[in-house]
Amino acid sequence: MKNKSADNLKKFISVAVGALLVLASLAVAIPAFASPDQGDGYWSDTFTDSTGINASASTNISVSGGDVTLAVDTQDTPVVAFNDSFETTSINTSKWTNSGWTSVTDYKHDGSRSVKATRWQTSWRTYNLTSADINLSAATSATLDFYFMEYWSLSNSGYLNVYYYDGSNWNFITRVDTAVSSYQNNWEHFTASISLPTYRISNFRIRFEARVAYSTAYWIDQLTVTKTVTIQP
Ligand SMILES: [Ca+2]
Repeated sequence: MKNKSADNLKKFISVAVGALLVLASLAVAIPAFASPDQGDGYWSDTFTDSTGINASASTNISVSGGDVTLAVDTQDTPVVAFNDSFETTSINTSKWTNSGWTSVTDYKHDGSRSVKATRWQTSWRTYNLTSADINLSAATSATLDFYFMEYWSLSNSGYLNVYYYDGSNWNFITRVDTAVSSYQNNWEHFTASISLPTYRISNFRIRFEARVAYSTAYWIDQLTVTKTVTIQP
């Protein structure tokens, strides 16, 4: 006759071993999670950008010293903020406020026209050509570039000045004429950086002031204000 208690003991051992095997296999299948502040699987972010992450954009991820840092590629791109080659038969009033300058065909640096300030009378006048608002508010750099030509019949009395508007005042920037006649398509090239600590505004403007008489003349053509802006792809 079998020992009943011995049979029960065998069954118990069998069940216990089976249970241990099941637990062991579960332990292999489900590894313990790392604590949330260390090791693999930990993730934090400090995304404070209200626009969130653009899911359609590609993003480079760089790793430094064990921390994970998201670095978004940016690109400094030059764009034209304002330009005029003065090809219209009269000065474009959407771009300029004008007193005394005229659109002409006698000389031009590009296309078939330029703008000119001249006066044949003996009394001196100042003729202003003032741009519309030029938005430099997001610029990281900006440049004014144009070509000019001058004809002096009476030296030392005429001039061509450049002014910038800072949102409140007009500031003299430079006198571009060089005290020599550069008549007959001897165009001179002016290019200069615009100081953004002063002029990073949405209503930046430029002004040309020509003082003319005695057939003194100034021409301007192919004017461009270029700005660099930072673009996030
Ligand atoms: Ca032109």
